[in-house]
Amino acid sequence: MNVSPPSIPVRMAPDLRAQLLGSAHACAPTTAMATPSDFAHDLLAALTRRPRSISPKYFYDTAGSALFDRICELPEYYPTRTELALLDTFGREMAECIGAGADLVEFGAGSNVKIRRLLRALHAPRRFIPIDISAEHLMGAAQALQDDHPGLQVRPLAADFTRPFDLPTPLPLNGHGTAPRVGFFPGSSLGNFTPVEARGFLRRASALLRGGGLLIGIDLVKDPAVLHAAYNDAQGVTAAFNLNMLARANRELGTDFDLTAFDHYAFYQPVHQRIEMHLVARRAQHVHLAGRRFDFAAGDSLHTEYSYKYTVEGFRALAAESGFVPEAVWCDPQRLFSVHWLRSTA
Ligand code: AVI
Repeated sequence: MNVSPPSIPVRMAPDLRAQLLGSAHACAPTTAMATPSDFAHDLLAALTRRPRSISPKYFYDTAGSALFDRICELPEYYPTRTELALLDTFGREMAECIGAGADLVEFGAGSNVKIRRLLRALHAPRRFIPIDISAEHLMGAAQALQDDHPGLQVRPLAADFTRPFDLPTPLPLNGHGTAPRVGFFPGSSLGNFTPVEARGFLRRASALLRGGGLLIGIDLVKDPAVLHAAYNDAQGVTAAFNLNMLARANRELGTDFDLTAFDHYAFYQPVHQRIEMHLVARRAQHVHLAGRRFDFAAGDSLHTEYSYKYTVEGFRALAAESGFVPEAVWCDPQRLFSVHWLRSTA
């Protein structure tokens, strides 16, 4: 596996540790959310087009977010524990890159597990803006974080960060301009974008983070067997997460998907260096949405997610052509996962 040519200063962790935290309670978020009508519109379009495909952002209602938290604790799902170990091991180096008094923005904050690890190392961060599409999940986690860090301004923003959205006004800097923003995008969520979408996201992030930078976690290309196991866990949690797309549609949109008639199907596609997740019809059937009937033949698929994997140099090249200067990168000894510090050139 070729992840780090000698010219790239990759820091290697001596060991890996797996520890996860969860939290829940309440706090009032600003909202710019994807609404049920967005979901209805996008599912209608998904069922109509061939091949059928829906954005993975619709996984994350309250039930889906809870299932994703369980995925992160699975023995097969190495990304979370590996990235947490990198944050623990290299937090100080990351904090040096980020600098003191940071105005932090996290894209897809979830349960705030990872920012908690980073906060242990950061020098006097001033504000934290967690952005997440799952408002209820966001609110609980934000309130718990605020309770534990009373000196930090926690300002949750319920938003779909795949679309344009406004951030709170930048923080003033002792009368001289405003504090540069620092983005945090862990978990390799960028991998859920196509390369074109990833480039677009990075360009928008570079503009939002003008004068600052982005700390981003990226899953690496590796043995397909390791990837296959991570997306086909023995307990079936990933299958339940995938099927929650249909369960959510039944709950929110009144569709009549038979959840027992679809299989979770996930595989690694090495040509594109990506996991593909699908829901495959076990038998011929039909489903209703908005007064229309949609037919599935046995074996028909609804594609629900890509999860792209990168090489270190491939990701740095993408960042460099998308408004960032790639600076430090940290990897675990097995080269499963990487965390990158990118400086915005905007
Ligand atoms: C959120 N995202 C980075 C996860 C991934 O690995 O692509 C979502 C996921 N899908 C199945 N398992 C986890």
